[in-house]
Amino acid sequence: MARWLTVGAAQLGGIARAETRAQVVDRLLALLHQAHAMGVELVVYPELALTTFFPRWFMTDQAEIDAFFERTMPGPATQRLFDEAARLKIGFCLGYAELVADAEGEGGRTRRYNTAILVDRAGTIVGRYRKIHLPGHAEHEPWRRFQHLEKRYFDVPEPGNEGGFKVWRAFDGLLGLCICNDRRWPETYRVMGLQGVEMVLLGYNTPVHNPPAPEHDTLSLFHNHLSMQAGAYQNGTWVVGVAKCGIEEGCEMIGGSAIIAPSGEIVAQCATQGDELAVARCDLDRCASYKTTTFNFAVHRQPQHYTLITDRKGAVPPD
Ligand code: CDV
Repeated sequence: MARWLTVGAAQLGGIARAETRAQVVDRLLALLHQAHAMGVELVVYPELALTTFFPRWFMTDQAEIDAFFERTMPGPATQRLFDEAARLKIGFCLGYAELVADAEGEGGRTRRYNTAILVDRAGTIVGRYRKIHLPGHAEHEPWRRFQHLEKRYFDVPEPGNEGGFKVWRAFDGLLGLCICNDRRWPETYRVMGLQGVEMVLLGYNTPVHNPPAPEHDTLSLFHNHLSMQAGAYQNGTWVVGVAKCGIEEGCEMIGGSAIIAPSGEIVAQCATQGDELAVARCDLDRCASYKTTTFNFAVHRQPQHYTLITDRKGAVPPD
């Protein structure tokens, strides 16, 4: 038995701050058309794929910050992406900055999320994920070569309804979403693994240089693949990781977009630091070989020994 899903990892090169949404959507459409020519059914775009990675700048003018956010999805700039994808019968996953005015269930406050959506082949949004692990810092740290102010500009979603690592029945499989820094945390994959996930879609913006730990810089690409390959293997799932990369406003970001099998092997990978499509024909039934043997959770997990994972946040060494 096989359940084939042909997936395209639609990597983007840098997006300049001055680039308009219309120019970016043109680039997304160019990749979509390549994907169509290659028989792709699901295209995965990066994190915050509609603008430059704005958390690298300290800003205090809320109007300036909010200009990077989308208030509706699809919106005026993205409608033609939805329309064209639906016309071509291609689904997609898209990362963007989401502004929710008067957020329901959130005390009527305005919320700002780092969000990814899953859109089916008819152009309907079937899944939405709001980034949980927001890296970086909340205050201006001028000693850094560039800022990473995700903790300032985005809210962590509340658990419940829209918050959390969810898995959706879509594309004849079980698909989950996460975003960038989430991929480094085993909990991300395991929470989805416990819902039977068969393919995790994620986008990332990862600078080569890590200001608090420059000794990691030469390992950035290794750590990228290490995290995603481990998450795939340990949960018997496909993982599609897609970069926005290259030099963006003077900041170098890693590429290495990859499609990873449940074996942990990379089966397709981008080779450039620019707009590029990597394609793989993925058999979702390959997950079962891992999920029913080595990682048969129901048989082998011992959750009574894992309570510290949810009871404790930071490490506390023994006395
Ligand atoms: N966009 C990100 O979440 N980037 C982080 C960087 C700051 C380390 C990442 O984990 O790739």
